[in-house]
Amino acid sequence: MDQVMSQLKEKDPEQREFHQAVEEVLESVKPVLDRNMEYRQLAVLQRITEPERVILFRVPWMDDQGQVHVNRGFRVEMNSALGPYKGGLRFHPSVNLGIMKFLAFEQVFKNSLTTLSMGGGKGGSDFDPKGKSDNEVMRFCQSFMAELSRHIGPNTDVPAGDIGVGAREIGFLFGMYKKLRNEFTGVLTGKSLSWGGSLIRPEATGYGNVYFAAEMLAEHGETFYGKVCLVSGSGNVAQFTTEKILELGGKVVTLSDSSGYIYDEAGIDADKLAFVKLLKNVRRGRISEYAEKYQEAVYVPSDSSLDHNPLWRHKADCAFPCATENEINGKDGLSLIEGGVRLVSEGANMPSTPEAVDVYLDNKLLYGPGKAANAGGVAVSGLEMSQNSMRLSWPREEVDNRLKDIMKAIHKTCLHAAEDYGVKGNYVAGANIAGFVKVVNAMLDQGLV
Ligand code: NDP
Ligand code: 2IT
Repeated sequence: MDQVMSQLKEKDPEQREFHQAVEEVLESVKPVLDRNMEYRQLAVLQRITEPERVILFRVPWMDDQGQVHVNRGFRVEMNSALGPYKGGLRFHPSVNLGIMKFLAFEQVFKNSLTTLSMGGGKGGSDFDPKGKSDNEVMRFCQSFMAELSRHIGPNTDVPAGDIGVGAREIGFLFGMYKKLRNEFTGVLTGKSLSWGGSLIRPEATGYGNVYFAAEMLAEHGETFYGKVCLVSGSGNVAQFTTEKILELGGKVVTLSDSSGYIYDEAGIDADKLAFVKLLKNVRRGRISEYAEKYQEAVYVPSDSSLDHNPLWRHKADCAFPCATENEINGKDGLSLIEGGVRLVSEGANMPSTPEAVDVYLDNKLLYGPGKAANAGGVAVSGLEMSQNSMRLSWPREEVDNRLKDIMKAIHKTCLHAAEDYGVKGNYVAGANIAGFVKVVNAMLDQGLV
């Protein structure tokens, strides 16, 4: 394991997030390797950490003033042992190959846990949709798809949304794919309802996150009723995490974006959440406007000179990081403990640094790692693929019930794997082990390819 890690670091020293994601999985699966000594000769770790294919391309586009810009496009096709590559597209200025590889690597194990047949991939661009007109976003998406369309397909690789890619972008991407290939297929998920999208897909990541947390609470005879919750982010995952917490009787007191966070001690009720959805999804505004509209709330701007994020210092029972990677560091982890938090369920991918995870485990928190807790999004993407293949659409209740069942199954799988490998109650080890074992067995079945 040490050898594999040092080789990865030597080969691509700048890919820090990728190293972090790999290191966590390798640490967890040590007991699996101990039970299967032949894995060393079969170079299982080297194979699972090397993408099957990386596509990197130029994306030229023209802004509304006629100025040409060039961005970089990526698709990392990490592992197809369990099915077609599946995973989102992220449009954010921070996107680089290391971040794409970390997300694609996480996706492989997450998809493995969903019980569905999906390999893992991730893509995106360093394009920043913020402040761009709809026409600029459309031209960018069309240029991006002009290249990506050569590499994807309903049985090859099926992208979806992630940060900066929502219903608007999926529409533009799908339109261009259809024009170039002259076929109407389920090549993307997260489509609008009237042209092939699945009910509950927009809600799925956030709802699934809360279903997973509810399962962790139920293990201890508890429910969401009366629980005070910290949520970060204010995009897709944060909005529907908040919605489901409210529905189950909990109270959400924070939301954030990259500029700052709001604290509303009275709680973000359904009306206030409707305002957030309008603000973020239609007006594409900033979360600071929440505190302008609701005077009882306070707005705290981000301060990069701080070594901690004050959002995590508020008193609460549960925390739901739903913004981005490494948003909770070791110090924030300690703040959570001091504020009374007993449960962390990750809507975002890898939002906790290794130091924060150590704090959770040392303090016996109920900790649902992203690849288990946020797997509901890609799971319903899988259900969208099934519906597209059958050319029919299931009712809302049916998809929601399937999502609930899948989250329950993931929860159980994590617990069983943890117990089986001597780390009872450790969801992060359980998720990594169960995800890993299924992918490795499939890879070995399929030979050296
Ligand atoms: P959105 O683009 O809808 O929202 C992202 C939110 O996070 C925004 O509030 C954004 O603020 C904030 N944010 C993004 N980057 C940063 C940053 N560097 N620092 C601080 N805040 C930031 O994305 P999603 O809600 O879809 O994604 C959120 C997280 O959930 C990501 O980690 C994603 O990978 C993960 N995820 C998403 C799934 C999905 O189905 N969409 C499925 C599983 C996981 P701002 O507007 O200022 O950028
Ligand atoms: O990180 C993720 O799981 C997603 N962004 C969703 C991927 C998908 O294919 O729905």
